[in-house]
Amino acid sequence: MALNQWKSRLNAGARRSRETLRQLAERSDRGLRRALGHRSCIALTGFSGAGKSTLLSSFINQLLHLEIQQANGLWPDVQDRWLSARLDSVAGHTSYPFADQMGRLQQGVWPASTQGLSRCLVEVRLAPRHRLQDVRGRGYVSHELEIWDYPGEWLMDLPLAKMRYGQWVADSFVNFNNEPRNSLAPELYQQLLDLDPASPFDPLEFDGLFARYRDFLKRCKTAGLHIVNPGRFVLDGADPSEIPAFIPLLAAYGKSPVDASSDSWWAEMTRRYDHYVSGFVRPFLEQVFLQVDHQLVLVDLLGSLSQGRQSLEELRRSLARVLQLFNYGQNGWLDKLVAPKIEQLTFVATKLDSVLPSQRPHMADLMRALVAESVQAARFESTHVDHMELAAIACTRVGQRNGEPALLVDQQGEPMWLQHPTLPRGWPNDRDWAALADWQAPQLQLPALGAPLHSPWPNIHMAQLCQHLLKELHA
Ligand SMILES: Nc1nc2c(ncn2[C@@H]2O[C@H](COP(=O)(O)OP(=O)(O)O)[C@@H](O)[C@H]2O)c(=O)[nH]1
Ligand SMILES: [Mg+2]
Repeated sequence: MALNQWKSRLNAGARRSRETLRQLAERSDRGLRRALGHRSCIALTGFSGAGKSTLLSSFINQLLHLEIQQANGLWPDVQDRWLSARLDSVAGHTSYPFADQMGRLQQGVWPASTQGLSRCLVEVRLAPRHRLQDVRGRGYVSHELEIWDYPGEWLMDLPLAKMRYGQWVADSFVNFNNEPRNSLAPELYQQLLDLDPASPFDPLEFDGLFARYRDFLKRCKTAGLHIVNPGRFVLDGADPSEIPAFIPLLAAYGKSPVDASSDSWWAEMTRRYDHYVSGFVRPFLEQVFLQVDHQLVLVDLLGSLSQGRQSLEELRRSLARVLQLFNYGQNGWLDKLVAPKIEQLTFVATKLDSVLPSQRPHMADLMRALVAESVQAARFESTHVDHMELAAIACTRVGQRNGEPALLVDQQGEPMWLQHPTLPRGWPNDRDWAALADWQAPQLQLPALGAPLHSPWPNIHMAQLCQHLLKELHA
């Protein structure tokens, strides 16, 4: 090997060691703060469109401008002691673009779809309750919330971390065989079935098939389906040249592992799949989710209800598949220091402003039915589970129509009454689905939002969320 190659290998090795040391230092710092009760790490979990970015912006806004945003909303114990909150970045990581998002929202534009992982740190300071709380005499006690935002598509991919290529093909086969997927791409389905996995790999044929497969995944996403793997193929901002491309060789269903030579389709797709899982899926699962102690799972129930039976059923299955990967339970101080489990799981139904006040309890019942399986598993490990329904930014106002509370919304400057069919109480039956047929969940226009330092932003139950996430401050 030439001298230059050795040099560059050594340099790369040194870079990797420095990075590992940096990650270790960061982990132990976070672990120590967590063990002392000074920091919580929160993952906003939810599929694309669930409302994660909007919620995060609204949440930070609530904390930074608390006196204005929650004039009467703060819980009494903390109200008298509140000093201030500050937004910070997490050293060495991409920061959540809070200022940009706030600017967009004020201009009436919803957040752009999230393309990568970003983090933020909100430090909250309170006057100490008694002297013992403030042994260093700083005049305050502080608590930090570290929060991550990332594309929902990354979440959809997590189950791949536990699947070999052959298992993923079997999973794709079963899904592809059912409606509505089958009618979304009947020709592609047949082509994938006709392709012999043991035949020699042909890059040109692959390019054509891959383009059709990617297009099919995008159509699945538009149809409201929640098992769309690999999720990174449907992200607009993803650079295709950086992501290993592969397709499911459906003909291998029931025959895997296929006995095939190293130049076969099977061998090539297996290599690329393994590369995708080890390079993208597992690092995300390990680096991010194994450091979290509170998981907020956001769900756009209305969106799924209006997209029909398959969408809701797939949302239920997909959530259960993802949530079972996490490590639930209570932490001793040593766990907090090195490898915390998720102690708190909170399910949040978003966009509550689109639901008639009389039917808001229906959302709560439906949410409980949707996640019942995951709740049982988490509670078994003694994780605390809570449910909430909220609107990060309320786009509707409650008015009176024919003597009943009704929803008013501004669309293109005109006030309009917002209506929707009766929402099911619990898991929908055939009658509920018939009532929901032909209904589209509304995409509401943002209300006029003033400068956060001067005017409160309309929302539903954001104060309760702040209180819930800052539970440690009661201690
Ligand atoms: N009515 C209403 N719509 C919302 C709210 N939050 C989000 N949305 C809608 O949901 C879309 C997706 O929200 P976003 O926060 O980008 O979701 P993410 O993909 O999970 O980050 C937005 O473009 C809005 O149309 C809310 O509080 N109320
Ligand atoms: Mg987002």
